[in-house]
Amino acid sequence: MTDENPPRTPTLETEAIHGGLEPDPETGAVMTPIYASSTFAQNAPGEHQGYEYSRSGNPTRSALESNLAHLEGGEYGRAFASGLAAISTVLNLLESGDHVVVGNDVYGGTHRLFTDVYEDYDLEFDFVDTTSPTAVQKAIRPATELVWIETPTNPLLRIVDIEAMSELAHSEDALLAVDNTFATPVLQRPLSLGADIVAHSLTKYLGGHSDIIGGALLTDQSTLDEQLGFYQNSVGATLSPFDAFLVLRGIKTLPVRMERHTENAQAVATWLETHPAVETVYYPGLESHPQHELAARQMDGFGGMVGVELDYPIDIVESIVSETEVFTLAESLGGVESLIEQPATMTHATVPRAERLQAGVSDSLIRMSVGLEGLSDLKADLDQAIDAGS
Ligand code: P1T
Repeated sequence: MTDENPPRTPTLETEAIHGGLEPDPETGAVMTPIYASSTFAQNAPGEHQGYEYSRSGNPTRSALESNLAHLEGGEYGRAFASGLAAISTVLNLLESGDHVVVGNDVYGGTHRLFTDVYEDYDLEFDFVDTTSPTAVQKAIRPATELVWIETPTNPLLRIVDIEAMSELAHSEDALLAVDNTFATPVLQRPLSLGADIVAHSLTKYLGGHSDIIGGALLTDQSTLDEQLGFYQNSVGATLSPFDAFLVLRGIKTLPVRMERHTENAQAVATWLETHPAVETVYYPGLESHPQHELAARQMDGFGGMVGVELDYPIDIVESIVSETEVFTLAESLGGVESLIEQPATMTHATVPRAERLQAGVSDSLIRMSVGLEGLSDLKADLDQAIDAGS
């Protein structure tokens, strides 16, 4: 190899299918088999072939962890029984008295985990508008050990500047963790922008088919990975080999799915902006979005999530979301099917109302996960639901 021919980095499409994966060494099976075994035979005490007990490590889970690490451009991956189990594992790194700066517009379950579980362990959380580096800078203090952000945020689809957050966190020797669930590694790779840890709910786009609950953590720092691995094994909320298989299978089509999710969401958002019943549309791909330019710079596409405020009172909004037929009224996101929900009563119901309103999440906000159905069916469905419900 000469200087003119530096090693090529494979494309993300290729990494999704092959990254970190080999055909099964025993049989040549092209698809990673489901190693449904809780334990592994040892030749002599402590002498084994890399696996001893499936909570500590399982070949199907390892294949997924390695594939995910490749996609995020990290060295190390850990898969968990849910997104929240993964997030909880990051908090296991902290000690009582530590302080955490968190976005004020994060998944309701993340907010609940931090305030209703970890505050009891004497961790302190400040929920701030992470789209404002000044607000984050003001909140950071010597006891701050972690800055936790989502971008795009759930549910308002705000965009947070990952590089700016990394500089701020590192100025106080705090870790920056980025929940990359909404973007996926296809649209955004936070480790390359200075994040220490990337978190995922695998339940969403990575699984992609609404058939598993799972989570993951990725990093390129070996010491950090060892610590996360210690808590993964000690606490034990690990992903089953069956679910790891389904996520591996889902990831193979992730780049293709994200392209179509983005195309459909952009078209739905653009059309909604012109609809007479609509007050505001939240979608980072719209020029009207306050962080549109940052999104265009930081991301390779704007994703499949759309938020909307309608010009109707709350009871009418509730009947509209109950009238859709192609969009299913349900929590979650990122599957092939379109979902619609009302964060105030569903995904963010556990966030105290005053706090939720202060963060900008109104009672009447509607959130959509735009799926892969035909665009004309999606638009017609929203149109008929607005008519029928109002
Ligand atoms: O549901 P679970 O796999 O535990 O993942 C939690 C989670 C973490 N991070 C983000 C950004 C999320 O959106 C979620 C889960 N969110 C939903 C169920 C939802 O409908 O928003």
